Amino acid sequence: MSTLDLFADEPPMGIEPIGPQSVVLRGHALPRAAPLLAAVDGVMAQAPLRHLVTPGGFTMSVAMTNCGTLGWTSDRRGYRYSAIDPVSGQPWPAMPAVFAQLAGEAAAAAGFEGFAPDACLINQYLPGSRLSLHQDRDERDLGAPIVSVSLGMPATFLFGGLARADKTARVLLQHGDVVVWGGVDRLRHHGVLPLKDQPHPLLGGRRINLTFRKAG
Ligand code: MD3
Ligand code: FE
Repeated sequence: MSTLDLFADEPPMGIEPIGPQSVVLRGHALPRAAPLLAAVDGVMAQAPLRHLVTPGGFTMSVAMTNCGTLGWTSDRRGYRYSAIDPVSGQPWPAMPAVFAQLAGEAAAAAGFEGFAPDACLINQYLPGSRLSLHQDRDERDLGAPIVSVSLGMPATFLFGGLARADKTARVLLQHGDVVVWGGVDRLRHHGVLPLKDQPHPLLGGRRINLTFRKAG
């Protein structure tokens, strides 16, 4: 028997399962961090970060913007995807090629071939910013996975279950980590604990998260 056979049922190196159909690709974005951050700056110059208001009237501590043909937005009337940035009245900036490339490769590495996101939500966290436990269910095709890329300061991600009250697991997400969620994990509750101030060499006191979705 070959030593290779001992690992026949193990996931490939650097692929860390966090659910039946969810994986962390540790450091997967590191080689492309500089072009990704340059592209983030380009998007933010066209579509500035803003603090959205929830239908319940709360202002989110995370600042957001989008690129791609659809962008996620929220106001007192509800959550929705829109082709138009309500701040500029213009279409969202196009999805940078380096974004789409990375998202497609990461999804394929996790077993989701042919992922072609039409929306990228860009979240900016400062020390104290948090995202309370929620589900992502505003997307039309819940069969498509979600890919997220973490840049800058580390964050503790909370991964719950299908019911809001289900126990949550904690996953530390660091600069360069890429996570793919799909299949049976797609509707699991999740959130982010308040960020600690642990300045990052490239981004200082910020965390940027790119979340790629097939929304339309
Ligand atoms: C897990 N963002 O924007 S990564 C969000 O780090 C969001 O900014 C977090 O949750 C962040 O909605 C978490 C993205 C994520 C997105 C969808 C998921 C994780 C998910 C759907 C199911 C399970
Ligand atoms: Fe989410």
